[in-house]
Amino acid sequence: MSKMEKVVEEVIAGNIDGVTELTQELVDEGIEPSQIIKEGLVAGMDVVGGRFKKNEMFVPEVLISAKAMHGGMDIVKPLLTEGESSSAGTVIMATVEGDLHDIGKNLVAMMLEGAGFEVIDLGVDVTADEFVEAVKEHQPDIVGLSALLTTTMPAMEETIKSLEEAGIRDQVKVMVGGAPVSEDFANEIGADGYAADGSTATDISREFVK
Ligand code: B1M
Repeated sequence: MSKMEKVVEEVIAGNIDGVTELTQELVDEGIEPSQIIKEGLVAGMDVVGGRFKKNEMFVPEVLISAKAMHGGMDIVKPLLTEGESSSAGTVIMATVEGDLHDIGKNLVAMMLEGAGFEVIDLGVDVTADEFVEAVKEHQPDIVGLSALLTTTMPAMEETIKSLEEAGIRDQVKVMVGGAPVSEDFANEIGADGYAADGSTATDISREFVK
């Protein structure tokens, strides 16, 4: 097994020490940081995402793998040369107004980071106006809205309307998710995509930035 393949295995196993040691060794051997990210760290999280989707891995294990992946990222990110970006695209992500649930949103954010996206996490209870301001400031490719309460689902529609009113709706793809959210609801409110979990969110986001 090559060192790169070992990085993949250690990310899946959630072994942060193994990931950081191997990542450092690859760096010392002169392997390009972007190659380590793509073929090692992101490749590992891809496997994790697939297994999570098939119920072969569970939330705590995914979080541990994401932490291990971050350990490697911390080493290679500062080494990326200017212009060479690890980013597959930028995603603004938050839980909508009135909603404080963030465990699922954080998990999805980590999966997206694992897939090479830069995630700007605005946190919880984020108003439509705050989303609009953040889109203007950060110019993301994607806006991710999370809601866990049936009572906060309407805030997703309000956020999309506010993006329209601000004249910036066409600049971004809007992805929605959260336990009470469905594909039908996403279509109803004019979202561009619905994801039931982090792995699907990653697949959809990759499609969005193609
Ligand atoms: Co709350 N809560 N909660 N809660 N809570 C639920 C959601 C509830 C279903 C429990 C129940 O009654 N059975 C219920 C909602 C009922 C409804 O609206 N239909 C509920 C309620 C009622 C409430 C309060 C109103 C309770 C009260 O105070 N009376 C209150 C509201 C607070 C508020 O938000 N304003 C409240 C509070 C809380 C806690 C603070 C105690 C805590 C949140 C802690 C935190 O998040 N930091 C909490 C928790 C933990 C839950 C449950 C138990 C677990 C939610 C969770 O984290 N799941 C939940 C019941 C349950 O689901 N069993 C419940 C694990 C997480 C990994 O899954 O969030 O679904 P999930 O995320 C998934 C997908 O949905 C998807 O990917 C994730 C990974 O697979 N996904 C996305 C999520 N966001 C996405 C975004 C995407 C794509 C995919 O793209 C942008």
